[in-house]
Amino acid sequence: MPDNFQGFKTIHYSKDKQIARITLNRPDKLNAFSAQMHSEFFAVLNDVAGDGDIRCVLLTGAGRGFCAGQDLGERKGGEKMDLGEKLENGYNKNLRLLKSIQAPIVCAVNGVAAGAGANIALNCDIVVAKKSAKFIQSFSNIGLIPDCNGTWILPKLIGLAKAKAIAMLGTPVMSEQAVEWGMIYQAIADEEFEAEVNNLVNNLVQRPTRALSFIKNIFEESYSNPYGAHLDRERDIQRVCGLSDDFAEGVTAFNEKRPAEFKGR
Ligand code: T3D
Repeated sequence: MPDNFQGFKTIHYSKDKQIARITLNRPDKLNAFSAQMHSEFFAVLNDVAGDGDIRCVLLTGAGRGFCAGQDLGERKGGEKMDLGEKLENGYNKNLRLLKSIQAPIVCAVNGVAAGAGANIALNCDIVVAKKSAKFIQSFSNIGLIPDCNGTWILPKLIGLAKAKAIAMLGTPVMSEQAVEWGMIYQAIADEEFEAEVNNLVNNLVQRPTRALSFIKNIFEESYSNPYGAHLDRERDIQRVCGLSDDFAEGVTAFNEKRPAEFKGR
């Protein structure tokens, strides 16, 4: 844990060999987001976003759950409140920061991911989950709509019919089903989860980080770019990639029949 994060109670954070590991750490509450967790998460994301050395980020949860969304213990039953303000200064602030991180972000869903917890996971670049894990759009169980961009991302990932149904019904989606539907990348046997997640991040951290950050951004842009404008964007970005150290090294390594040693530049 970097020195200035030693006192953090709700998030565990470490940086090693250019990998940032962030663990949501309130296991007795299935890592539900409290106000303290929001501010500690923000500080950690801010550190990652400002650290040009980081080439891969891993987000996961401590204990048997990934994240059960908003800590409902902090919301008094029987009271109405301005949740727009809570979103703006909590989840949305954190997600904007998460999205600004240029390194690839792996979310390792180690257990149940409910409400905001499910959608924070889906905002990451590569989402893998234990076979025993499930995703629940539990918002409508308490009279809310999916937030954390769930209403933006879910129809794109799994189509409108399934997105509407799981949001309206709060139906749990097991991770293998989530893979079949295109919601996440991979479901991994529980006993192999930790090793497979480590293999994944150790692979990603050695890949050409700059190109990977272009990949994540341009895929998202594709949702709003017109066809021709998108071809122009690919051309412009490929021009930058073609002038990079990693491209020069990649082609040299291919021709010399050896593994490339990318530096992320
Ligand atoms: O308010 C705003 O800021 C607006 C934004 C909202 C975003 C949202 O995320 S809204 C959705 C909030 N989340 C939920 O509605 C999920 C609530 N939790 C559940 O439905 C279930 O706990 C799960 C399906 C996730 C897991 O069920 P299970 O049976 O595996 O575990 P459990 O026994 O229910 O929970 C274990 C403990 O975690 C338990 O505490 P206890 O009794 O042992 O002391 C439970 O109360 C606690 N817990 C689980 N989820 C939350 C929670 N505590 C506070 N807040 C939670 N969201």
